[in-house]
Amino acid sequence: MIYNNILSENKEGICYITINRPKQLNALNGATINELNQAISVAEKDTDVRCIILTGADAKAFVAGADIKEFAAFDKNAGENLARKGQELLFDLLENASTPSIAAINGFALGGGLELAMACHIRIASDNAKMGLPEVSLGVIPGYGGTQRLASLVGKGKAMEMITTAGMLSSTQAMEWGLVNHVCSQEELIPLAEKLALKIKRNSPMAIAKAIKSVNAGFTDGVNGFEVEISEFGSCFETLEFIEGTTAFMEKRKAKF
Ligand code: DAK
Repeated sequence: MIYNNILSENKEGICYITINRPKQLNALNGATINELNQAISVAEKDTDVRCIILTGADAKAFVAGADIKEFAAFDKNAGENLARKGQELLFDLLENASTPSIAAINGFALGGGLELAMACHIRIASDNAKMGLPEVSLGVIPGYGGTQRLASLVGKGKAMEMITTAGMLSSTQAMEWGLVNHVCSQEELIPLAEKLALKIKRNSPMAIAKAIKSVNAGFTDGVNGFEVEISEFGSCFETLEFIEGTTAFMEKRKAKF
C-alpha cells in the first residue's frame, strides 16, 4: 500500500505506523485519517501483527492536532459529519481493535493528536512531550472523543481543568495524572514501546482480543461489562489457544501462540 501522509511497516510481529507530515507537526487532515484507517484495518486483518506502535515523524510532534487550516472553513453540518465519520474511521476503530496499540508520544500531542493517543490501548511519552486539548482556544470543543476519553482516563475534575484552560501537561504531569503509563528519554521511547510489545507478543492474541473487548464494554453506555466478561471468559474455553496455554503450563514449557 502506498501512503502519502503516513509510514507503515511490519517487523517481527509489530506494525509501526508513523504519522509523517513533520512540516505541519503531523497535523491530522482528512487524507491522513483515511490512510490511518487503511493501515490499521490492514494490520488488524494480518494475524502476524500482534501489536501496533503509533508515533509521529521527527522529534517535535506526535500530532499537533487536527489540521486547523483544513477545518477552519467548516460549517455546522461539515463539523458534525466529520466528527462522526472521523470517530468511526479512526478513533473508535483503534480503541475497539483486537490488536493492542501503543501510542509512543514523541512531542506535542494536542487536540486531535491527544485524542488519537487516548484511543490507543497504552500510552507512553518521551520527556519532551507536551499534551493538551486546546480546542476551546480556537472556539471549538474536542470533537474526536476527547471530552469522553480524557475524563475516563484522568477523572472528570482534571479533564474539566485541561479542557477549559486549554493548558498543556508535561510528560511528568501526564504520568502523575494517569494520562500516560511511562515516561522516558526520546532515545528510549521506541525501545520502550518495543519492550511492551514483546511482552504482549508472548500472550494469546485471542485472549488479548477478548480482554480488550471486556475492558471497553465497561466504558460503553448501556452495556454491562461484567456480563461481557462472563461471556468472553466462557468462550475462551473453546479455543485452541486456551488448550495450548494450559497444556504448556502443565508440560512446564512456554506456550506458543
Ligand atoms: N494544524 C495545521 N498546521 C499546524 C498545526 C495544526 N494543528 N500545528 C502546527 N501546524 C503548522 C504551523 O502552521 C506551521 O506551519 P507553517 O506556518 O510553517 O506553514 C508548522 O506546523 C510549524 O508550527 P509552528 O511554527 O507553530 O511551531 P512552533 O514550534 O512555533 O509551535 C505549537 C508549536 C504546537 C505550539 C504550535 O504549532 C501550535 O500551537 N499548533 C496548534 C496546536 C493546536 O491548537 N492544535 C489544534 C487543536 S484543535 C473536528 C474534530 C476534531 C478537531 C477539529 C475538527 N471535526 C470532526 C471537524 C480537533 C481540533 C483540534 O485538534
